[in-house]
Amino acid sequence: MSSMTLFASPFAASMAVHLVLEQQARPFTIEWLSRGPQRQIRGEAYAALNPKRRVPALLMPDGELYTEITSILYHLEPPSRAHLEWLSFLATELHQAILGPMFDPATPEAGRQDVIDRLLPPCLAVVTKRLDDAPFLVESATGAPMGADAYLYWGLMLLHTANVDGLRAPSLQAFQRRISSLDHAEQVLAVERRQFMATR
Ligand SMILES: N[C@@H](CCC(=O)N[C@@H](CS)C(=O)NCC(=O)O)C(=O)O
Repeated sequence: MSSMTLFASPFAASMAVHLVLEQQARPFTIEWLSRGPQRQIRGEAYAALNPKRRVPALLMPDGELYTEITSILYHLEPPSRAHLEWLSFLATELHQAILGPMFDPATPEAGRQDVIDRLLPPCLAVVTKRLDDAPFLVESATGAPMGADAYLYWGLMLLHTANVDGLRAPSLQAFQRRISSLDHAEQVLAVERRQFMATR
């Protein structure tokens, strides 16, 4: 089987796709890209390939480029309505509505604080409630985490770097530990960290 290419930036949302590819032991290489102003990836070569200038993007062996994290993660797993539902929730409610403005240095401080105080708690309450009842967001046939779990894992990891409440819920902490302890996750974190340090 020929290899896929993941276009990624260290510790960006592309890490969720990195986790899934590694967990599934798919053959892939990573093309690391650097982030630029206006929340757009730098470089004209990448812009020509993916005019959205965002990561992740996944170049398939047949030459087709998949973009949009929801679509990529959905297509890497067996079709499941519940999976698509969680992916959509995470992409729209957590990633774009909360993490995007929170970690954009151009967001005014009042806007950032409003996101933390008003939008983050109900969003965290939804995932916490689910994880109070289940080890992962989506029940897979094998019991292993799915793409939505990798996506949430990344989102929570990012939130831990900011001083926000709501992350101490036992089920959230257990979820993070459950994924962190998996061999493939340790390996992905080491690779992302090495790339992050190399490009600082
Ligand atoms: N609509 C895209 C958005 C993905 C996205 O927000 N990616 C961020 C990284 S987390 C990005 O590429 N930002 C470019 C930058 O900051 O330079 C998707 O859902 O995949």
